[in-house]
This record gives sequence, structure tokens and C-alpha cells, in this order.
Amino acid sequence: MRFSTVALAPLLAVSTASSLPALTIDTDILAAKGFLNLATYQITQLFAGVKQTCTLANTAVRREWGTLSKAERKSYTDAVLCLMSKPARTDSKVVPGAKSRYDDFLYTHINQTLSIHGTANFLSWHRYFTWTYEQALRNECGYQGYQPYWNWGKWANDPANSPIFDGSDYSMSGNGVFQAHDCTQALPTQLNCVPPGAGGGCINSGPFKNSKVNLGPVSPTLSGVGLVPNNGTVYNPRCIRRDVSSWVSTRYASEKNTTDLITGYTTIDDFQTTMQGDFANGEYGVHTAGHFIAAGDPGGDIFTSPGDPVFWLHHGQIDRVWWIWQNQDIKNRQNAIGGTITLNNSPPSRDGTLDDIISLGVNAPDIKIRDLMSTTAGPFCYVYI
Ligand SMILES: *[C@@H]1O[C@H](CO)[C@@H](O)[C@H](O)[C@H]1NC(C)=O
Ligand SMILES: *[C@@H]1O[C@H](CO)[C@@H](O)[C@H](O)[C@H]1NC(C)=O
Ligand SMILES: *[C@@H]1O[C@H](CO)[C@@H](O)[C@H](O)[C@H]1NC(C)=O
Ligand SMILES: [Cu+2]
Repeated sequence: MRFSTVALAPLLAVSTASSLPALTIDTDILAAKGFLNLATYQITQLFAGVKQTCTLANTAVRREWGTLSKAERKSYTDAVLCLMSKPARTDSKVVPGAKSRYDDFLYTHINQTLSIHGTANFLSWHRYFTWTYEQALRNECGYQGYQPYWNWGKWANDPANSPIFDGSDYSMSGNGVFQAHDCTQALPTQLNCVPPGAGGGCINSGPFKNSKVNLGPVSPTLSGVGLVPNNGTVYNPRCIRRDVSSWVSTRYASEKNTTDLITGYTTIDDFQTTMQGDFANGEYGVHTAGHFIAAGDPGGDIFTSPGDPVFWLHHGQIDRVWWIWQNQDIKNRQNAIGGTITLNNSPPSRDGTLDDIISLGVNAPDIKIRDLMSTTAGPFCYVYI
């Protein structure tokens, strides 16, 4: 197929006539380049006699939320609601608030927060976590598709009206209703303020309008959300609250932020630190930014954030950006690991290694980080477009 300016004209017209969606050609080209590198790499492995069960011919493909049909989106949110309705595997004597299979995942994240963020295992832990959740949707709730992702840059101009947050039956539910609130203190340095937006209260539209978050809060950032005597284990059912923020998305999660991240950093330490945020300098990084585009409770709470189901679309994109970055230079980046085993090395700890074990508790078998570095090896067989 040949592309001419004439063929592209409607596309360009759409992008100027409306603020939605923004073009994401630059990251898409990097993704395509990574995909070709991966294909070349697999052929080289084949000739070297390395056994490969996952090939680009049989791999699953994860796609952007906005490119899914309405029926595909509905089948995804139906499966999420199903997981929320299945009984928990977590021991209710240890975690009385874990009522559902969904809560098994939420509690696992709460329990390990201080050793899976700002650490060597941040990317691999969340890759395995997201994949295990995708498998639960497929194997326990009959979902036929794969984990969708949320390409932040595509919807950065107006996230509240994006297919993710527009509140339709085919969205991930909408903004919270307006509830007056103060700044959201997104960064631990308290040097910043996400200005209050049009939401702040409970979501009241879309598939999750009646869903409850059962655990937490543990470290709330939405003003007025009080701490209950609670270490994340007690039953504290409440609505999902959001304050969708274009202030955050336009500043810190643009298409340019994402391409700069992928092309500007060659070491894993620089890449993952920039992705997570340089808090002392008021830089969110796309990871923190994505969490604070929806913000609220539980979304703005580093422990409890998976309680908002949009978490998994956000971490799909985090994983995709890592995948794109790895595939720009597979030889040097596939197994690159850096950082320690405590959040921003506090308290000081040893370096993480590829032989460290990742545990997702009741959700999945333990596994070494080494087996989580490629999305087309180990337990995995998926790519992104
Ligand atoms: C919480 O984490 C600790 C340490 O990582 C682990 O030993 C414990 O089994 C976890 N608790 C649950 C209920 O998963
Ligand atoms: C949380 O608090 C409960 C009740 O105080 C306690 O039994 C439990 O061990 C605590 N769990 C953790 C992970 O600290
Ligand atoms: C994201 O882009 C904005 C606007 O160009 C810039 O101010 C900010 O420093 C960028 N952040 C990162 C982490 O690149
Ligand atoms: Cu996390």
C-alpha cells in the first residue's frame, strides 16, 4: 500500500479540526522499528538453534483502548466486573478486606508497594502483575482479548472526553462528579499542586459506576480523604473517586514526553528514573503523570492505585514504552537492570539482580526477574502495536 498526501489528508484534517486524538506518529514509528528489530532478532535466534515457542507469527497483540471496537471494550470491562465478583483467594483472617479476586491483585500491590516502586524490579514486577491480571480475565472470566493500553499522548489534550474517560458504556467510566477539593499533592516532595479540576467526587457513569474499592486508602493524595485506622487490610468499601486532569496530561504525559523518554536515555537507570519522575525537580515522569491524570481515590494513592481499573491500561502503556525502549537495542537492553530493592533506595539496600524472585502471592507462581525481561519468552507471548 502506498501512502500519498491525498490519502493522509483526512487524517490530518481530523487532527486539526478537533483536539482529539493527537497524532502519535513518533512513538508509533519507534514501536514499529522495535517490532522489526524483534523480528530480525528472532530470525537470528532461529538460525542459532535457540528454541522459540513464541514467535511473531503466534504472538498476542495488545492494542490501544481507542482502537478497540465497542464490543471489544465492553467484553473487557465485563471481564473486569466479573473478576470483582469472584471470591478472593487471599486468607480473610490476614486480609479481612480482600473480598474478591480483584482485591487479591489490589492487596498484593498494597503489601509490596515499598519494594516495587523506585526499585530494580519496578518494570519487571509490573509487567508480570499486568500479565497475570490479563490471564485471570481470560482464564477465570472468559475474556477473549488481550490487555489494552492507554496511550497517554493520544488523549493528552482532553482526557475527560477521550474514549477512556468519556463515561460511556464503552469507556473505563468517566470523571468523578464535582466535589470541591484543594490541590492534589501528587509528588512526595509536596512542592507541587495539581490544581483541582471538574471532578473530585464519585464516578457516576460507565461500567464501574457501582463498583467499590474495598481496601485502603493507605497514602491518599486527594485532599479531604482521611486515613482510616487501616494498614490496607481492613474492609473499607467506597466508591471510586476521580478528578481527571488535563493540567497533568498536557504538561507531563504528552506524545513528546514519551518520545523524548524513549530516545533520550540509553541506560536503564536513566530511563526508569525519568519514567517514574524526578520529584525533587518537580518532574512527574510519564508514570506518575498517568496516575495523576485520573488521580482521586484510590488512583492517586501509590499503594492502592490498582483499585481504579484504569490502572491496568496505564501500566499496559508503561510496559509498552519499556518494550519499545528495549527493542531499539535488544542486545544491550533486553536484560538491562539497575537500581536497588527499596523505594528510591530508602532505606539503603543492595542492588537488584536478574536472579531476584518476583512474588505475586496468591495470584501467580514465583518467578525470577530474568524470565520477565522479554515479552516473547518465559511465560509471555505478546507484543504491542
Ligand atoms: C505480604 O508481603 C510479605 C513480604 O513480601 C509476604 O511474606 C506476605 O506473604 C504477604 N502477605 C500476603 C497476604 O500476601
Ligand atoms: C494490619 O493490621 C492488622 C490489625 O491491626 C494486623 O493484624 C495485620 O498483621 C497488619 N498487617 C500488616 C501487613 O501490617
Ligand atoms: C514533559 O514535557 C514538558 C513540556 O515540554 C516539559 O516541561 C517537561 O520537562 C517534560 N518532562 C519530561 C520528564 O521530559
Ligand atoms: Cu505500582
